[in-house]
Amino acid sequence: MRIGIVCHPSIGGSGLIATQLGIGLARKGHDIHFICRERPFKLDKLEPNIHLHLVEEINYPLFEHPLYTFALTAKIVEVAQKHHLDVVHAHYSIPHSLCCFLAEEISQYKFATITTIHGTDVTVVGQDRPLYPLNEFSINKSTKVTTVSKFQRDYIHANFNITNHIDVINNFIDMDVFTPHKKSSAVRQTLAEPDEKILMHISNFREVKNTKAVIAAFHLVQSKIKSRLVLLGSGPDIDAMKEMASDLGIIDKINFMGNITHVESLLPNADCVIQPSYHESFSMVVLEAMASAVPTVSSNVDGIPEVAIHGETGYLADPDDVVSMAGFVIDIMSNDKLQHRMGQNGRARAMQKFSWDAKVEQYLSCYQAALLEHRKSILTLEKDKKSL
Ligand code: GMT
Repeated sequence: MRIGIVCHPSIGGSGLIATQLGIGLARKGHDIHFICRERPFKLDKLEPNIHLHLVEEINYPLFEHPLYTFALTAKIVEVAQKHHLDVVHAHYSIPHSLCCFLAEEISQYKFATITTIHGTDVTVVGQDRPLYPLNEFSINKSTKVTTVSKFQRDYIHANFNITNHIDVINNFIDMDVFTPHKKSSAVRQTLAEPDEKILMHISNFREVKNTKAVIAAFHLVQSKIKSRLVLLGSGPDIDAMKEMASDLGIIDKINFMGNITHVESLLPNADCVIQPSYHESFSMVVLEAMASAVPTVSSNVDGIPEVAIHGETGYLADPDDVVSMAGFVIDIMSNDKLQHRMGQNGRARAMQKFSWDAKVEQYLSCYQAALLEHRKSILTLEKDKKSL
């Protein structure tokens, strides 16, 4: 198949899944065309059947902002016509789903469209009043719609008037990239003292990630266990976190690492990962930790309980219950056997439920069904035209 993939290239779960999917499909012999503003952060190298089409900004003195949505639509039309794409897959509905719909309407060469809803595209950004009808319209116009957890599917049905069937295809992971084998004493040494335990948090440091709870929980943890907090990523909450850590007198026990594109080299060195998010359709970070055999302490919201299992792969708690979360981290960090068992359970679960190959196959079946449906609807349209 000739497949177009549209995604946000910046660090984040939706871009990561889109990229992994494209690479997986290419390995199965399909022709993959990424259509993005920049090279996706995890697309390290292009194979002969992986192509990257960059969306050029439209800048003109009349426009105060570059017209990304128009530029992307135009690029999808160009790539679809030139490379005869069978399907175009939009990751993150805003604005990608609408751009795909418009491109298909405009293009001489017809293709099926798939939208994968990743989370904040319907929970936070997508609920924005002016955007809401555009989002709902474009999701309904997609030939097929998928999302990443059962929670997210139910949420969409409860909050949007969606007439399409929504397939749940869980996110997935490359178990060879995220692996405990990458644990390295040389790398660990750069993060913490040998007698310090490492608590890690990875995010884009936004309100939804409940970053204050990370500092508050660590404050309690470090009073009981010699430890260090390692923060991977960056975002608008970083300054407030620094201020809070200074006020609590723990700033020198925290490493602010900034954006890291290859978290897989640092993550296996953590003793525990903490993710207290208020919303999380799935949580790739929790899955990455599990694959790396690192126990997680996370909130119990949204799709997280479909990924991590309380008492097995780590612990889950209410996002505002900092005392319980800190207690769980302390339990894990003070009991090597428990830490090891939970880490192994996490890796086994990641392997069994969220392995790459099965999910790539699921997406392929979805594309094939979309293609059939799309061809049928074109035939019906042509028949209707003739009979007029
Ligand atoms: O969490 C974010 O703010 C980023 C967002 C994204 O687009 O990368 O993450 C969402 O999609 C990921 C991949 O499907 C999920 O693992 C995250 O849970 C989801 N984030 C939220 O729902 C808040």
